[in-house]
This record gives sequence, C-alpha cells and structure tokens, in this order.
Amino acid sequence: MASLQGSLTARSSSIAFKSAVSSTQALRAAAVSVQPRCAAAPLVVENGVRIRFTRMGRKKLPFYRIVAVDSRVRRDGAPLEYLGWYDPLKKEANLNAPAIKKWLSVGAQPSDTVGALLKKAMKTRRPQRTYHSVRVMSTEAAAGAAAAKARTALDEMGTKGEFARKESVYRHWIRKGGEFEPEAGRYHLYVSLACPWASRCVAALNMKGLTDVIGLSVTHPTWQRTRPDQDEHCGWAFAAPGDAPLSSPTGHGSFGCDGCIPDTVNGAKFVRDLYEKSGDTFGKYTVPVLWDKQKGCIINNESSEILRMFNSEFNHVAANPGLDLYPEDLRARIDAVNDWVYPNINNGVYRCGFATSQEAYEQAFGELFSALDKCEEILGRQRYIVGDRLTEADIRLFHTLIRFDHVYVSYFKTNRNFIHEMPNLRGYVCDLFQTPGVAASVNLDHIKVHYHTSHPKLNYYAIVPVGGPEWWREPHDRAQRSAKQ
Ligand SMILES: N[C@@H](CCC(=O)N[C@@H](CS)C(=O)NCC(=O)O)C(=O)O
Repeated sequence: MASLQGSLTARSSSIAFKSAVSSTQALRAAAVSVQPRCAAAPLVVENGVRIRFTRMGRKKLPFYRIVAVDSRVRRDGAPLEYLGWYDPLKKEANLNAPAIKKWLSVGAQPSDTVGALLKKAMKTRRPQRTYHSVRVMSTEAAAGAAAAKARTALDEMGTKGEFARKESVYRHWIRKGGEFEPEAGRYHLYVSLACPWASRCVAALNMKGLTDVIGLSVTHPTWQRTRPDQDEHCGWAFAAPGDAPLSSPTGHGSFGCDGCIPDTVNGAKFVRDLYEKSGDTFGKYTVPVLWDKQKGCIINNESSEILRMFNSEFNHVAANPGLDLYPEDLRARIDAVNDWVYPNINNGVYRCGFATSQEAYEQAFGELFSALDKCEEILGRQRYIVGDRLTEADIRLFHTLIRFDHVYVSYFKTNRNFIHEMPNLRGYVCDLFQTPGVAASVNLDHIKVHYHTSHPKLNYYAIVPVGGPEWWREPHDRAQRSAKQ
C-alpha cells in the first residue's frame, strides 16, 4: 500500500474500490475478524469516524488535508489523525496508506470526495486490487510502515534525476476573526538558522519587531537519527547552548550547540516530534514550523506564507508595524520576481546540489546562473530587486545569496563564480545583511555545519570547509543607487 503515495491522474475510475468502501458492514466484519491476529494492538471498531478533507491554502489556492475526524465533535475540532494531503491544482496527493487502511478497516466512512480520491489512487497504483483484498494492518504495524517511509528532501527525486521539491502540507492562515487569531504569545516559531526558508521567517520576525510576541526555538545544525530503533530517518534535533556537542548521523565530527534554543513549549527532542504531535507520522519533517500553543498543533510550515503573516497579521502587536514587506502597490511585481527567483535561484541551488543525473544538474546550473545574471543586471539599475523599496522578494533572495559562496559553490557544485565576484550582487548582499534585523537571522556556523554534516550521501565524513572571509560585513554604496525602475 505504500504505493498509494504519489501523483494521481485525474481520469481514472474504478468500481472495485467504490464497492469496497461503501460496504461498511463488510469492512466492520473484516475489522472484527482480524482482531485476534492483532494482539499487540487490537483494533477497535470506531463509530462515527469520517475521513474527509479539511480545506487549507488561500483564496483561489485550495489545498486539502485528509483527516480522520470524530463526526460527533465540532467541525473545527482537532482531527483524530492526519492522513495526508491533496493539491487539486497540481492533482497531486500524498496518502498515509497504512493509516487510511487502519481507519477503513474499523468502519470509518470516507466522504464522497475522499472516496473518489482513494478510488483514483487505487486505480493508478494497484488496478488489480480491491480494498478488500488488502491485508489489514494493526495500528502498530501501520505506524511502523509509515515510519519506515519517513522522508527527507533528498528522497524527492523525479524520474530523470531531478530534484522535485514537494509542497508544504500545513497551510492555515492567521487572521483577525478567523480560526487562528493573531494574538500575542499564542504562536511559536521553530527554525533552523541553517535553513534558508526558515531564516526568511526569522528575518521578518526581527524586522517587524515581533520577537516579544512570537516565541522562537532554533535547532542544532546537524541532523540526527530521530528514531534509531525504528527507521533510518535523520532530521532536526533540539539542543541548548552548553549541551554536549553532536556528531553527524554517521558518527563523524563534533559540532557544538552554540546558537541553539531548545523547545520550551513542547519539550520536543526532534522536529519530527512536533509533526507526530500534530498527527503526521510520515514526514517529511521540515522547518520552519509555526505552532499554535492554544490548539496544540502545527498550523503552517510554508515559509513564504509565514513571512507574509508576520508582515501583515500582527501589526497591532508589532514593534515595527510601519514596515510593509508586501505593499499593495508592489504586489504584482513582487509576485513576478518570486516566480522566477524561487525555481531558478532559491530552489535552483538545491536542484543543482541534489540532482542525480548530469543532465538534471546542468539544466539547473544553467537556469541558476541565467537568473543570477538577471539579478546582477537589475541591481545595477536599482537598489532592491523590485525597485527602490525593500520587500519580501529581497529577503527571499538574500537568504540564498548569503549561503552561496561558503556552501553552494562547492557543496552544490554551483561553481561558475562566487557571488562576491558579481559587484552589484555583492553590494546588495552587504546592504541587506546590514539592514536592522537581518544579521540576526544569519548564523554562518549553523549554515556551514548543517549542509556539510547532515547528508551522509553527499559528504560522508562531515568535513566542514574553512571558507573565505565574511565579505558582507564590508561597507557598500547601495544607498546611492538610484531608483530607476
Ligand atoms: N517549502 C518549505 C521548505 C522547507 C524545507 O525544505 N526545509 C528544509 C531545511 S532547508 C527541511 O527542513 N528539510 C528537512 C528534510 O528534508 O527532512 C518552506 O519554504 O517552508
């Protein structure tokens, strides 16, 4: 059933699955009959459990989580278990098949829409099977199967050796009058300062003056085995300054805990614990994570959305509410810049570094440097990437550029040239680094240590290159740059 996971085609149809899921009595009988064989974790027939979508995402950008809920509790009550997601725009789904099977086997009823999706998944991956013929797993076995699949970004490969990053799963929006109110003290941000996506959120947190209002935890930069007794997963671990240094997942090196901030909200040891607490047992377990202390769950793990919420939703409690990183009059231009900077630069460096074929790497490399050349040209004319005002597009671009010379050039093989050799980009990085709030979102040690010590496939011995000077601390003349647009 692990094969349920993956892309779905829109067209498939099958009556075999339909007949199976609609026959509740048969399922209940199957569940009951299987109980004696599941002594370690007996299955209980649940009444009133439904498997349905909950809508996430933003206006015109629907995105659904698939959840098991107790239909007798409030519609917005916490789900019994989080079972996957469905992106209707991309027609992609990710299903925790063992967990879904577990619920179906004890009589949970899928909604029509979820039923149709499951039918498509069955048709796409196992056309010869009906649901009845699938072996029912115990809860324990299902958890084990899910854990064995726990993934990291390095597993997200297309068929031609290209890195294909998956969508973030948690997409709730904080807004006044909504389910998630923008209250001081209610939310907590979990990050790694090595991660460019998470660091953009930290920059926004600092720049908007939200550090007294939204809590922060910072992971150790070196991934650790998170469940060494269960599976091979390696991921983010929490530590406190002064804790014993950690080694790489292969036991190499010794990396201190300076700059880490432990989790005082949930007492989690790993970021994975936070996802599991939110009912998500099949990864990947990424940062940033925005946590709602009131509801006790993850509400958003998509950095571009967290950044925007920090920008616009907390102004009544922000120390710097006047700063607008996504001003109305520039939105179309900011979106247009993000549209080519994200695939070619932010994600482009990963597409170079994680490629497993020469063709995929060269394609990404070409697109990366064309986009950097375009930035260099634009920044010769104007101070910021969208014009004369600093916007979120600059924060997003900056956090890739600051990692470039010390990590990406060698580690991700993006070695046509360094950023410090491109005069406009060099000045631009200095300018942004020296903007209040930004430097505190950069930790070069965490950056260098994370990349070089966390992926044994790419750097087995976890040797961290020494690297050159921190040239972005030097003076620059960007303020004199005219604002021709
Ligand atoms: N789309 C996400 C991407 C976040 C992401 O990929 N974070 C990486 C760190 S740079 C991560 O946590 N990876 C963990 C893993 O791959 O297991 C965002 O922008 O927030």
